Amino acid sequence: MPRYLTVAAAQMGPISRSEPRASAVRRMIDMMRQAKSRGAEIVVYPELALTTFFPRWYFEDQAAIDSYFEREMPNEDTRPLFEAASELGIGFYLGYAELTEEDGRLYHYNSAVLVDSSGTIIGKYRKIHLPGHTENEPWRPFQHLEKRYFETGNLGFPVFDAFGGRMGMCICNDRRWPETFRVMGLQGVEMVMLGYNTPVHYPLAPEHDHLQDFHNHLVMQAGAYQNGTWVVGVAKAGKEEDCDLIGGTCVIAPTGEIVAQCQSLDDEVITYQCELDRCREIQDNIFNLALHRVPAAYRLITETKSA
Ligand code: ING
Repeated sequence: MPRYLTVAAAQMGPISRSEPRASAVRRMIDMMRQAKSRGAEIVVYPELALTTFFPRWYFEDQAAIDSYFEREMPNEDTRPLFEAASELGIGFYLGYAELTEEDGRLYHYNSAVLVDSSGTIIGKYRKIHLPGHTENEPWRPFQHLEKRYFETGNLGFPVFDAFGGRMGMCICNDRRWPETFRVMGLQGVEMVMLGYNTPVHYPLAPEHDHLQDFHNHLVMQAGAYQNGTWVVGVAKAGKEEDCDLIGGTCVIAPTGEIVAQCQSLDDEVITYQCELDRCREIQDNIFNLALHRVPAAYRLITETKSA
């Protein structure tokens, strides 16, 4: 009996700086209903899906920064999303900015939660690869201050038994690093869900701007194929506060083939019935990790940071 998991990718168009979280949540609930009507059992939302991508600005005032973070999850603004999930019987991945207190100290993470069809959080991930820079760089048309506003995730790359399979999560820049997918591949992951906010313009290498869509799919298709896993990549897309973000939301099979893709830069739902056992075609053969890997030859990867 094949193990099917029908997944929905809910791409979001721009969220303006003035748009309340409740408005973003309403948009997400609309897409959750669309997803459910097409038989989806889980819906994946973008990175930092509740607000505009605030790391594009330099803030001096910590209270201004913290206004983009969630202190609890769910909370007053997001509870309607959790309730809709429970009412509809559908799970979801939600990216958001997490402000948490541990041992009397505040921590700021770029996080995502995995929520089951009863509206219960069954997994959490905190972004490990933080791109951008720490200081204000006024020469840039926009900032990318994730290294300033977030701390490196401390939960590793966990894989959860859920939705009838092995479910993994990561966030945006994580998808560009092969280690991300391989650490989950070594846990037998069958579906990696991720959200992203990716500007078209990359100030340090503008000559690559026209390659952003290509690089986006390249890294996710490679991650899928090299680990024999489904990948669902979901964009916050469009011209958000005068910054063009790529779309390219898609579902990728373990063979690396894109099987469904958004066509717009707005709110758009795509769905695909993923047969989880198709992972075996790759994991048992070309990328049979037990048979073919030679960890003793890879020590440099974990022992050194760079050349
Ligand atoms: N955004 C971008 C990403 O990794 C970036 C940063 C843009 C890196 C373009 C390289 C090129 O997709 C986030 N939020 O990580």
